[in-house]
Amino acid sequence: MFLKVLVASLILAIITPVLGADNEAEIEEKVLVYNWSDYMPDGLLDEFTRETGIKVEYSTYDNNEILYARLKLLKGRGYDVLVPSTPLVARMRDEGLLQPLDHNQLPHFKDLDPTLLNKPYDPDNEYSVPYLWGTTGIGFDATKVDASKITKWSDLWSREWRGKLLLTDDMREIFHMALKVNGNSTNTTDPEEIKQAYEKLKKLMPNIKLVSVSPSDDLESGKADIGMMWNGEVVTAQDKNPKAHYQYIYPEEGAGFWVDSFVIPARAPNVENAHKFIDYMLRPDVAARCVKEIGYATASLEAKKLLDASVRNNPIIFPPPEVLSTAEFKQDVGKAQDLYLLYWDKLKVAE
Ligand code: SPD
Repeated sequence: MFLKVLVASLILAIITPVLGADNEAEIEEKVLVYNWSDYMPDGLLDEFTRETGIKVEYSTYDNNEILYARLKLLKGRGYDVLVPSTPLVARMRDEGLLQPLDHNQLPHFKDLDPTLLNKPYDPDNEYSVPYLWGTTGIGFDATKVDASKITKWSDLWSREWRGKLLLTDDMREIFHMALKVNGNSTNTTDPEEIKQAYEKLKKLMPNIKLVSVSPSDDLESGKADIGMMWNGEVVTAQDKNPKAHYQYIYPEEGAGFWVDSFVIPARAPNVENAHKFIDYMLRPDVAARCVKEIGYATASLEAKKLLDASVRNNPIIFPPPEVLSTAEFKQDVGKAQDLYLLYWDKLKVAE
């Protein structure tokens, strides 16, 4: 009897670590997602985990420069899914920081609007899939700001806004305003035009009250009544406070247009789970929920069909055709990026 017990406990001792490892593997099924802040509906990640058994380790960043610096430092390791804006996709790919997507694992890719696919920054969407897209324009509280005075980017340079203006913490969009006022492309790589944009922005400095990572909060709290904002920030502020009179306009010189896309880093540890996560986010019901709760546009035509007319026809979320027809989407500016960064640093230290 004693011998039987001994043998049984020996067998148990041998197989327990194996069973343990298996269990652990199940529990350890995960996906590491690094996304913009305030860019995921509440509770959605838990729902993904409940459905798939994959735990989401989630962290956030406030701008593309932080994301790029981090991925560069980690040499394409450390995360499974990232959400860069389009200009960054080409740069990350060219520097070997991304891996091609397996479209067979993304059945909902077929639902995406062809006009937002196959762009020069990523032919055939080999490396990226649109998550949300949007615009950058002027948001304001119409109870404090006379709407008739705000039609153009150049209006922000008026003395009236001295010490009152909010800018979103987004270098390319900040340069966009000045480039457009000067009549240049948002994607210029011409050093002279970039310098002129810097000079123009220097003149805007006295008007700036804050550079914000959460304009909707700052608008709502009254910290700033007017500023350069992504469209979804104004939609979010309106949703939180429907009685307020927040407005958003597409400046005459041209709003900023951008797409934020899912990508998988070159050395992602959980590639299959990354695809599962991306496809889940593209699922029509999930993508529609993202629009409703975050206030930006989805590229999924199937998701758009699920939206109430009030959301689908909201011109702040989905720009009207006449605005869209003039859209100049942001692209990578290659080596000129360093020049933008140099001038951006100078502006920050008020040089
Ligand atoms: N709250 C995060 C919103 C992310 C918007 N990305 C816009 C990038 C435009 N350059």
